[in-house]
Amino acid sequence: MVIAKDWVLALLNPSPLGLAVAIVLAITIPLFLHTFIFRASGLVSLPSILLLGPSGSGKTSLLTLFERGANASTHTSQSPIAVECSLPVGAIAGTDKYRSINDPTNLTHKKFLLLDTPGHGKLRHHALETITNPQNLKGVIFLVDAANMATGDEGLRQTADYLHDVLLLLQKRMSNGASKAPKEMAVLIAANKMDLFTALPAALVKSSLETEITKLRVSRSKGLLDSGVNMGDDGEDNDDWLGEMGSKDFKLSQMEEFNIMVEVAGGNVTGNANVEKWWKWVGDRL
Ligand SMILES: Nc1nc2c(ncn2[C@@H]2O[C@H](COP(=O)(O)OP(=O)(O)OP(=O)(O)O)[C@@H](O)[C@H]2O)c(=O)[nH]1
Ligand SMILES: [Mg+2]
Repeated sequence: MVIAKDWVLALLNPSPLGLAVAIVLAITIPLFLHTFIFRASGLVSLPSILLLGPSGSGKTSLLTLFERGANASTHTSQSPIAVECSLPVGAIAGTDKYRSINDPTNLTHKKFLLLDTPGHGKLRHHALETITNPQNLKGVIFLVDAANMATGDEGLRQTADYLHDVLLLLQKRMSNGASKAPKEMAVLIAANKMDLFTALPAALVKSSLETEITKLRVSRSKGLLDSGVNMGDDGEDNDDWLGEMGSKDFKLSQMEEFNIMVEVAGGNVTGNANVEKWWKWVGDRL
C-alpha cells in the first residue's frame, strides 16, 4: 500500500525530468513525422519539367540559363542531371492565376525541377527512360536547333526521328491507361537559336517537322509490314502508328486525341536571351 501511494505521489508531483522528456518528445515527434513520413509519401516532390532534344540543340545551355539567369559554356552531356529552378518573380504560375496581383504569394519564387538529358543518339535511352520516371512530370520541353532544319537536311531528319519516338512513347503511355500516367501531358517544341539569321521561324519549324514525321510514319509502318510484325487480321491495330489512324498527313494537333498538347514557340538562349515564351509556358504548367 505504501509503495502504491509513493508512486501516485511521484506521478502527480511535477518533476523536472518528466517535464524535460515531455518537451523533447513534443518537439521531435512532429519533426520526425514530417521528415520521414510526409517526404516519403511523395507529396512534396517538386513539379518537374523534362528537357529533350537532339544533341547540340541547347538543352544544357537552357538549363544553366534557367538555373542561374546567366549563360555559361557547355559540353556534350553524358548523363542526365536535375536542378532545382524557380520561376522568376513576376512570371505567374498557372495555379496562381486567380490570385490578386497584389497577393504577396506572387512575389515568392515558384520552384520546380528541371531535368536535362543527353541528346546523343547512343545516350538517348536515358532520356526516354526519364519520360516514364519522374513522379510529378508536368511537361516536356523538346528543344530543336532551328538553324539546322532546312528541308532535306540531315539535322531535320534526325530531329523529326527523335520527336517521333518521344511522341510515340507518350502516346502509348497515355492510351494504355497506365495507372501512373497523368491525365494530360504538355509538350513544348522550343525552336531555339532564333538569334542566328539562318534560323527558321517557329511556324516553319512546325510544318517542316510535320512533313518529315509524315514521311517517317509511312516508312516505319512499311518496315513493320515487310518484317511481318503486327499482321493482325484487320491490319488496323498498329500500336506503332503515331497520331490519327489512317490520316494521310501527320499534324501535331492529332496528338490532342491522346491528351497530349503540343505547342511550338521560338526563342534563343545565348546572345540576348529571349526565353519569355518558354518561361510563360513553364509557368502555366506549375
Ligand atoms: N547561336 C546560338 N547558339 C546556341 C543557343 N543555345 C545554345 N547554343 C549553342 O549550342 C551549343 C550546344 O549547346 P548545348 O546546350 O551543349 O546542347 P545540348 O542540347 O545540351 O547537347 P547535348 O548535351 O549533346 O545533348 C553550344 O555551343 C551553345 O553555345 C542559341 O540560342 N543561339
Ligand atoms: Mg547537354
